[in-house]
Amino acid sequence: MPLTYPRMGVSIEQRFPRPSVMGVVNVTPDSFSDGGVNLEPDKAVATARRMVEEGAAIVDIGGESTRPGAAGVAVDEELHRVMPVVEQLGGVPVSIDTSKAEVARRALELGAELVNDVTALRGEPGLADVVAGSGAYLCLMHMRGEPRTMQADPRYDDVVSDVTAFLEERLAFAVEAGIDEERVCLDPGIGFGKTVEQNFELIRRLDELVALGRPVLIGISRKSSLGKLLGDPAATTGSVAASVGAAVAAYERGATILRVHDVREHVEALTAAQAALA
Ligand code: HH2
Repeated sequence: MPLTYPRMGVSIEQRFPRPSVMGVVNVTPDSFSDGGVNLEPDKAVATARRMVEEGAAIVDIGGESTRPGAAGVAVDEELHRVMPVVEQLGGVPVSIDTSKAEVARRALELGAELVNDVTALRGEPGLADVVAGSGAYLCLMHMRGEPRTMQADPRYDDVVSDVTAFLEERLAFAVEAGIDEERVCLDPGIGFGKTVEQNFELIRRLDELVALGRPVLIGISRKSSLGKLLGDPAATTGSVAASVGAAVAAYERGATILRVHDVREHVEALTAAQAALA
């Protein structure tokens, strides 16, 4: 089937003005904060629709957990989880959180407009072609190692320069593969092979990543660094209040898209922050 898209021509920054909220819908049994909650397609669809009503600019549908220690999911299982949800989300702006070319291709055919690839086009060689051929938006994220092992002793010369150099190289790769640079956003990958201190340093020095000239997406919502910061060294999640605080700080440092689980709280906080900072 030929890929047809109604959305050619609009840059990602025009489509998602600062700040825009991306709502997270994990159709998985094991995601770190909402695992199992949206495994039923009807529940996932209702959650996604509610998020848009609450002000999300887009919802990110994922069928594979990438939490620390998670194992991969076979393509058939991932399709089985996410396709019934994407199918029912006509009229809702959808991002597909996948590293698999086939999952992306099918979701784009059903109208998804963004591919969120946590491997930054290092997973399946076919994914770059699918994105290039479709004109979809793309998020390139930094991850050190793979989810199974990424939190084992993460070390960098300088985390911010290393992540920025990596994303600059992946952006060049994407452009070389025929993807329009104007359709790409970059993400330092909070929690993907980083210590608590490294995660906060990435946000503190976000201007260095913003200087690459592409919109920056930040996903820190409910992540364990927030729980650890607040005194629980064994935390696997963080609170909503801490998530909102970190998202507002990231916005102030230049983030464009905030990927969050609690849409209403973030939309309210970011609206107030925008009014105060504008
Ligand atoms: N974080 C997660 C998953 N996908 N994509 C981007 N671009 N940025 C992120 O920070 C990011 C992401 C992990 O969070 P979540 O989806 O809630 O959990 P899980 O991977 O366990 O499903």
